[in-house]
Amino acid sequence: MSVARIRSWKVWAALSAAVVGLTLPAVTATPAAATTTAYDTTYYKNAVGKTGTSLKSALHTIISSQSKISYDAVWNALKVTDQDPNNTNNVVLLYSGVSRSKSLNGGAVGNWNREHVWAQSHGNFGTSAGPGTDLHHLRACDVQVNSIRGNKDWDLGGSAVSGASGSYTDSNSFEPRNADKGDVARMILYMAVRYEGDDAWPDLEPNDSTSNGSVPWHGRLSILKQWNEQDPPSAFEERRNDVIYNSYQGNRNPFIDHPEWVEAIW
Ligand SMILES: [Ca+2]
Ligand SMILES: [Ca+2]
Repeated sequence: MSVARIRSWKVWAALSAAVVGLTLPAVTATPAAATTTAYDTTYYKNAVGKTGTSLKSALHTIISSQSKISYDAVWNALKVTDQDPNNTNNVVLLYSGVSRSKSLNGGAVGNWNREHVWAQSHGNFGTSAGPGTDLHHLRACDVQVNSIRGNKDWDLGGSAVSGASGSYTDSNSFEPRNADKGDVARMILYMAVRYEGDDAWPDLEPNDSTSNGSVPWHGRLSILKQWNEQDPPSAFEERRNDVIYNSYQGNRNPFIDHPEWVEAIW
């Protein structure tokens, strides 16, 4: 629903711009249109209408109510959350869009494994039940591509990544292919809101650095905000959010439901 609304808003914006003879601004400069969801009067009722730190705080309280799964259980969960909509035997791999057999999970060349989009080392949260097993930022990924991404921050540029057409990397950053850019942004910003340092885990926050190392920060916020605008939530991403909410954790990624909340907070 939110995708349709954003798309129709963009069509309206394009038509309006044409009528008055203006040039349509680049997509990266177009703020995400406000959306409404079926959850606004229930799940999000204490967040709707807020902005800035009060919105972040309200969302933190809402999404912190969740179940947690073990790192071992993540394998089977990803076979459901990341299922190829065109082939129920396969998962779709992050950074490449490759469709690969669910049964090829593992650590060998040609396998897929569990990519932490918020790199584990940025806060050293490990893989016990918590941020290290939070499905909202875990995705099926080719073993070698996952290794190339490592714990790099997010930024534009570099050389082409072998095995992940459209993705680029340099010594300190990784740029996912266009279709995954918004997904990455919304996963990172979910983590920033979910983990605020009021439980056993570090306070994860975005910043604009590409040399964060082991501190609990991930860059670059300015680029992630662009990616959120450039690549709105897809049907795959929305289904994934629903599956995690209904079948595994009982919490949602607010930025998939309301991409405009990224700008409302940051
Ligand atoms: Ca996408
Ligand atoms: Ca945080």
